[in-house]
Amino acid sequence: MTRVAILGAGPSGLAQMRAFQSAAAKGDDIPEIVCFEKQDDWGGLWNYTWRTGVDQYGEPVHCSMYRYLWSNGPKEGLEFADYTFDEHFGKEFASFPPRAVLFDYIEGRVKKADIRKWIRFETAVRRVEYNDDTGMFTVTVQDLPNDREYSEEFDYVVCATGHFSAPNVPHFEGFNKFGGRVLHAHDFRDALEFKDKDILIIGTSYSAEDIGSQCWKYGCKSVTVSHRTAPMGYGWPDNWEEVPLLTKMDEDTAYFKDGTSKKIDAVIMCTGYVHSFPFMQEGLKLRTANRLATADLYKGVLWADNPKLSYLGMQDQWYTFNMFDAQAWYVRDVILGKIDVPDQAARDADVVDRIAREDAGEDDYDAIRYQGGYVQELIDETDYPSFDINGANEAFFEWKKNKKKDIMTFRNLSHTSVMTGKAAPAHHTPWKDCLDDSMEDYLKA
Ligand code: FAD
Ligand code: NA7
Repeated sequence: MTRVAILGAGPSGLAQMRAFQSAAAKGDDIPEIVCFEKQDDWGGLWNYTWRTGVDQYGEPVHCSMYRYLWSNGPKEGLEFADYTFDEHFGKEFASFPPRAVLFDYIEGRVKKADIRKWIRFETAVRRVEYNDDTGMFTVTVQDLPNDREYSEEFDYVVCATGHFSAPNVPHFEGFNKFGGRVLHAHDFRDALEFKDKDILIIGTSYSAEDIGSQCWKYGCKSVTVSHRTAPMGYGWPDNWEEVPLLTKMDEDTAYFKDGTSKKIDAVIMCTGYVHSFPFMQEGLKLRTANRLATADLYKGVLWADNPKLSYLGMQDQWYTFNMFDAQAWYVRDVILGKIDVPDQAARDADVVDRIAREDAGEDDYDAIRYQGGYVQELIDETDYPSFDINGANEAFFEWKKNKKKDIMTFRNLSHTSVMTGKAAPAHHTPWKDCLDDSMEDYLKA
């Protein structure tokens, strides 16, 4: 029997399992599926842990999420087309739910699909190798609680181990002397740690914006954000400033490129993540920048040199859960032989073309259209329920405009589901005053 290994049970790996289960439910013969997940539960980054550094087995902690995290984009942009919020919660609610609500939603679909039996939890992938003679992959894993390593053979491998977990950590002169805490966003857990503190954030993307906003909301004294390329340029609160790149630090002061300086209690590096696949054999290892058109993946998913290997969710993300679905349904149909894969030259040309088309875009609006178009392209090739991508793009455009208007209130505003056509109600409390991030509090009327 054909065997498929799925590496990771985050939203992407779960999408792959749901894709196979939905084919089986329609009467297709599906391969044997084995998913290896190093954590003790599913949900990927959405599976919160207080731990940082290494876990109880000495494995790098995967979680990059933190307490009080609310969705940074509207839930209407990430909704599953085959399992709506309405279906899961049975009620309408506001557009930017906290992590626990989204975890529950992710879990609801896969509980219904009954795919947990395919997952070997607390099992870390150690090595993936391809054998040209047999045409099979050998996947070597570590059963963590029993400290037992073993290998199995697979016809296909789907790598869904995420790419926002291994931090990119630059060094700045004087960090060794600085008396306060220096940490990367990956290890940030609770904004209350920085209450009454003057914090310095390095970086200007989502982590910088959101971690700074969390610290502001939970009472830090000031936020200073240092940029390498350009400031974010939102209308920040009075105790928030944007400054050029950090040049050096001493015991308690940060010095910036424009000659200014500021006393600082803690530095949070929001400097992004690296794609890291230490278990992949050379020749199968994806090396790419965090961008919409990844290197070396035909259709953004199949490893161009060997399309029996695929990578899900490796793009920078406007679209998330429904894009992972579009990819998973596509990969499923390749594995089931319903979609033909062209020869290597055509696969390589596809990669080049995608990169050129992304590079031709001029701004974030083009980037959203580009990724929306990509999702559309994939779902057109499978039976994943089609949905109004233009409508979803519009929701992202509206969200961007709301952020521009007021970065501290965009989460109070509502969007309309392109799956159900229903508009979300306003939340009962403005985001900045809502300190309880539990599911119960968010869903209460
Ligand atoms: P992940 O969620 O990273 O899951 C990968 C899984 O693979 C994990 O369970 C991990 O344990 C497992 N794994 C890794 N290595 C191994 C190994 N060697 N062996 C076995 N298992 C392994 N998206 C949104 O839509 N909305 C948001 O508001 C949002 N906020 C975010 C906030 C933060 C701080 C971050 C970092 C990301 C955020 N995202 C958000 C984007 C996020 O990437 C996706 O929502 C989603 O979690 C990606 O799913 P994934 O399955 O591809 O990867
Ligand atoms: P991103 O989006 O990859 O952004 C990384 C940021 O870090 C970006 O602003 C970079 O600046 C900056 N960066 C990277 N290296 C450096 C150095 N050496 N010096 C200064 N600044 C640097 O990562 P995020 O963590 O914000 O977001 C990742 C996901 O997490 C995202 O999907 C969210 O949903 C949550 P640049 O513009 O390149 O100069």
